[in-house]
Parts: sequence; C-alpha cells; structure tokens
Amino acid sequence: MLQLHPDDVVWRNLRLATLDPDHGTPYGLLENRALIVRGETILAIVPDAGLPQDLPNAINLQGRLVTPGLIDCHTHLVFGGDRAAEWEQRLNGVSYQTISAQGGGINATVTATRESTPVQLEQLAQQRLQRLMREGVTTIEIKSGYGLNDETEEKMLRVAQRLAQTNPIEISPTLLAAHAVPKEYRQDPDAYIAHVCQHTLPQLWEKGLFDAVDVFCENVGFTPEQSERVFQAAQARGIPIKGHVEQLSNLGGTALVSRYHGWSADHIEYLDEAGVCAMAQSGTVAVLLPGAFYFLQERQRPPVTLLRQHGVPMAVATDYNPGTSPFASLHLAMNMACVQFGLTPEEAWAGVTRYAAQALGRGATHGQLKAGFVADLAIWDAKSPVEMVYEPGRNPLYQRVFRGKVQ
Ligand code: DI6
Ligand code: FE
Repeated sequence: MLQLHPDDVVWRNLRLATLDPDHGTPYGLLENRALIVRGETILAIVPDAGLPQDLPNAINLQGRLVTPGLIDCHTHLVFGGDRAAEWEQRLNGVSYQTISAQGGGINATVTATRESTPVQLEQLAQQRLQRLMREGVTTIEIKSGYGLNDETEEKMLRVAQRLAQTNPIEISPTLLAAHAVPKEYRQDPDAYIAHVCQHTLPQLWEKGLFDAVDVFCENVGFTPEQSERVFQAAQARGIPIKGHVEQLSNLGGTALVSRYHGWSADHIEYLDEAGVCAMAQSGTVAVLLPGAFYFLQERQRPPVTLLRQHGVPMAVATDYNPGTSPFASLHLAMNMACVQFGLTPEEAWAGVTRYAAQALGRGATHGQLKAGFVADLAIWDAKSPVEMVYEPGRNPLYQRVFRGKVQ
C-alpha cells in the first residue's frame, strides 16, 4: 500500500492519455484514475475508486483529460525582427535572388539579431514562448544560429537561458552556429567551420550554454564534410548532436547524423530507405517539420511509411522561425503532420510528447505520464486527444502543471 506524505498532491477523477506504450491502449488511455505527485515527480497512477473520499491535498478534475505537457523539440525562437515584408515582396513577384541581393533572407535576420540588445531579443522571444505555453507546451528546444559570430551566438543562448530562469517552462538550448555561412566568410566557408570547431563550440560549451549541437547540412548550408567536422568537435567533448538534413535535397546528412548516434535528424523530406535504416540502427528520432514544408510549398513528403516500417520514432515540432515556419503553434504542427504527411492523430501526439522528449535526450524523464517521470501535465476540457489535432486554434487547455505546480 502506498504511503502518502502530507505534501503529496493527488489529482483525482481523471482520464489519462499517458502516451505510455506499456498500456497497449490508444494514447495509453486510462480511465477513472488518480495521479499522485510528490514534489516535481509523478509518484504513482492508481485507480480512483481505491482512494478514500476525504483525502487532504486532493484536486478533483471531474473527469477531465490529462496528457503529458507538450514538447516542442525544434525551434528557432530567439531572433531579431521579422520577415513579413520580404514574404509580401515574394508574393508580389520579386525573385528570391533579388531579395537576397538586397540583404534579405536569412541574412536579414542575422543582421537584425546582431543589432538587437539582449532585452529586445528577450521581449520578442517571450511573446512567442507565451503563445506556445498557452497551448500546453512545458518543454521547448531553442537554437542559436542567427548570430554566426561568437558574440551573437552567445547573446542568443544567454537569452534562452534567461527565458528558462523567468518562465516555468523547461528549455533545452542547442548550438546551431553552422546554420549559414556568415558574410565575413562568404569566400571561405571552411574557415568559418574551422572557427566554429576551434572557438565557438568549445568556448560556449565551457560556459554551459547548450545541450546539443546542430548543423544545417544542405546545398544552401554546409556540405556533409563540413558538417562532419562540427560533429567530430562535438563528439570529442561528448556533446550530443542533431542535424537539419535532407530538407531540400539528399546529401546523406541523415546517415552522417546516425553514424554519430545523433539524438535526431530533422526535416528529412528527401530521405531514402538507406537513410531510414541508418536511423533505425542508431536509435535516432525523425523530427518532422510540416510548417516549413507548408510555408515553402514543398512537394516531396518525408518517407513516413518507411519510417513506420523500420520502427523509427517520429517527433513533430514547429520549427518556429521567421523565414520558413512563422507558426508558434504546436497544435497546428500536429494538424499539418496529419493532413500533409499522413500521420495518425495518435502518432502526432506521440510526436509532441514521448518522441519529442527522446529527440532532446529526455526520453527517460519527460513526455509520458508514468511513475518516476516529471510532473509536467496539460489538463484539457476535452474528451479525446484528437480534439487538439482536429481543430487547431480552439485550444481547450484548462490548466497546465510544470514540475508539479499549476502555473
Ligand atoms: N532550415 C530552414 O528551413 C530554416 N533554417 C534551416 O536550417 C531557414 C531559416 C531562415 O530562413 O531564417
Ligand atoms: Fe529549423
């Protein structure tokens, strides 16, 4: 028999979508349960009927649905400015080349981010973060990558750190110094990669500013050879890696990420079966980013059927960024993953909970309602988890719980 402490909190009368595959039910659904939280952690899940009626510290949720807090495992949340005017120009027929020549595209965001103060960056990112938290997001990854010099990459990561200190949400920061070639190195991208490996990465790691290293491996980003140099520098220090790979073409970046036992390979629209097999072997998570696919009007879909066949876990994220996915809604990303990529709503939910946690190296502690896992909960005025996927924008969130505390 479970011995309760006076400070334990008992959430009663719940429908739990645990997302725990051990239960063998859709969404890991359990009816008429109570969830006992001790401190920041789930102590146990028990049948409600077995508990005495007059428990102290009990909160009756009257049959509401409870899920794990949502996890957005791929975002570029911190950046200066926006690119709305540029997008409008494009739709008015101005070519991408002309926009680039005018300093537009990713360069415009790099310039704006370099020119912004930390306070300005924080204020913008805070608004974006709030929109995600309003949907029940309790953990988020944030990448650097709009600084492309040591000073601004550090500034971005410190803004992410500050957001983590001033918000209940958990933040996993990622170094994406190899996002694009900065204008100072336009003639010599290899020299920029050498600088990232020898200076940016080791120095910012020493300062404890990130959890993992990411690279944009693409013909408009970095070659597999250049990407591998960054991965080697990370591996030499035991730093986990992930990659933006196979988004616009197949360069073999996914196999490379898998060789380095990456946490995740993200985008992967152009991935082939060999790459899928490599992921299956290394346990790398496929992070699907349907917002960017939609906004760029791409046609090539990620190989979802092959990923399923080979048992590769699929996560879903917003990729929130000003150039290719200006959508701060994880519910919308789930909807798009179903409509555009053919995921089932249950797969979309696993993709923003269990597998998103795995893509951030947190699979043993986050993303499921299970004894021993952190008590990050989303409580909904809904009957089934499909509702949040079916109708993005309605948002039936009732309450959110970060590490055991309602906030
Ligand atoms: N892939 C993308 O689609 C974005 N970054 C990346 O690695 C583009 C980012 C931007 O245009 O600002
Ligand atoms: Fe991205």
